[in-house]
Amino acid sequence: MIKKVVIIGLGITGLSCIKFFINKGIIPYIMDSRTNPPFIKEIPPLVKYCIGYLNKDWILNANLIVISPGISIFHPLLKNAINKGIKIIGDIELFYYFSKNPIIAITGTNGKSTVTNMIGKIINNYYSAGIGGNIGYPALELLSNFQNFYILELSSFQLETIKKFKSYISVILNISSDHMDRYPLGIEQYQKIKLNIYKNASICIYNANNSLTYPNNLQKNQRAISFGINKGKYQVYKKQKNIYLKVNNKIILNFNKTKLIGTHNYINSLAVLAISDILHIPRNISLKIISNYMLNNHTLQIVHKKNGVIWINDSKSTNINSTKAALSFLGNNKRIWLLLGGYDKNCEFHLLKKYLMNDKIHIYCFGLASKKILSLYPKAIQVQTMSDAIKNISKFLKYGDIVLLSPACSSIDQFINFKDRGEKFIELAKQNN
Ligand code: UMA
Ligand code: ADP
Repeated sequence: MIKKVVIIGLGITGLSCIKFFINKGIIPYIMDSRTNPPFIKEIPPLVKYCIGYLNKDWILNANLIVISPGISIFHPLLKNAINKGIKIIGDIELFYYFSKNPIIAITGTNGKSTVTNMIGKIINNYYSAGIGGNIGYPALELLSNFQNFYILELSSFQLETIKKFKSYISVILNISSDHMDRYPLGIEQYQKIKLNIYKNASICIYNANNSLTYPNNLQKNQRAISFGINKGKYQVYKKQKNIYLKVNNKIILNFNKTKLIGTHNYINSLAVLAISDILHIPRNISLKIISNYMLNNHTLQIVHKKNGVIWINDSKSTNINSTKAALSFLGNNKRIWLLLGGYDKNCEFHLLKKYLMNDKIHIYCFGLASKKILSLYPKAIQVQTMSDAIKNISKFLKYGDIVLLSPACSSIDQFINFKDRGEKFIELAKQNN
């Protein structure tokens, strides 16, 4: 019998955990190191809470600790608890214990939300699916509605705390450097945590072009399916001016005739089709949804066009690889005013060199990362805020130019989140007439 459950984190995950335990008749304890965590006013009356620091006594006397994704499993206080034999899990493991239907788990450095939404649309056209996790809807909230499938977008933070978690299908879309502030041992540490998603999965879907995603220790009862450019069962295949989707060497779709944009999204759609095929969803349904798919907000979105200048909001680009994807998509013929910066999570901006050394790209850097960006790219203009950058740029804009917010950094130094940053960009763009 669990006597003392301690929840760490009073964000949306922590709140969903409180509700979950109360529904099970257990009154949890909750703590958050922030002095003013978001849901302090929503703590039910009987729940004891501790705000402003992590309560060592509660942690070391717990029977079960449930940590939110914002708290690292490598936190020193938690190490002490692990050494004492106290069980520490996250909401995703808890979700698994109580979910009755198959789970489709999706991770990757980039493309998680796009793939989660795309497959969600397809499955909901044929069966029913609940969508949650890192996408912004806590997984435990899904348990209140019956669904044929659960689709979970999972971050590395959430994958730190899974143990017995078992999915029907697990996907790793890609792995590149991100969150290096949380993983001091480097990309191998981050990769190892991402690979947790394959443990116990019946089917593992991986990126044939990215060896970091390979499921290397498959058990006899597991199978693997691959996708990639010119490689894998599901392929993006370029022939002259056309780009096709091939399955088992047979062309089944011409991407040029779809609404999808960017090679990276063609690749994302391969993983989507692989999942859909496993679930025996008729191809006429899946290919129609893939062909008509419009990208999520704040992802390579044209938000304003005026006097021949195109304003693109890619605020969801929070790492180097997503900014690379944006720049590859736009090509090197247009003059681009690139807004770069924010909180860089210890990332390596030099990896953007190949893309940024082009004379047609004008870099404006802002926020905490601006100094680091300027030191690597002396041609960059350093300003305090995104708004200052736009004020500056506005004077120079000419017909045919693109203004691109694809910051390669997280937003938390100057904005509430990526949505807030994207919305401010749209507001400022629209002031340019
Ligand atoms: N925090 C503290 N002290 C605490 C607890 C949290 O300082 O005691 C800080 C964290 O470091 C973090 C912030 O508070 O900066 C929020 O953390 P949280 O765990 O309370 O977050 P939630 O509100 O529960 O939201 C989390 C995910 N947040 C994070 O992983 C930081 C959300 O992903 C996710 O949508 C939600 O659970 C539901 O599953 C957001 C995110 O930024 C969108 N994810 C990262 C990303 O996509 O790059 C991984
Ligand atoms: P996530 O949920 O993993 O953050 P999104 O689908 O929301 O992924 O996209 C986030 C950013 O990554 C956007 O800038 C988008 O254009 C870019 N992106 C999407 N898929 C890929 C991919 N396969 N490779 C590189 N960048 C990608």
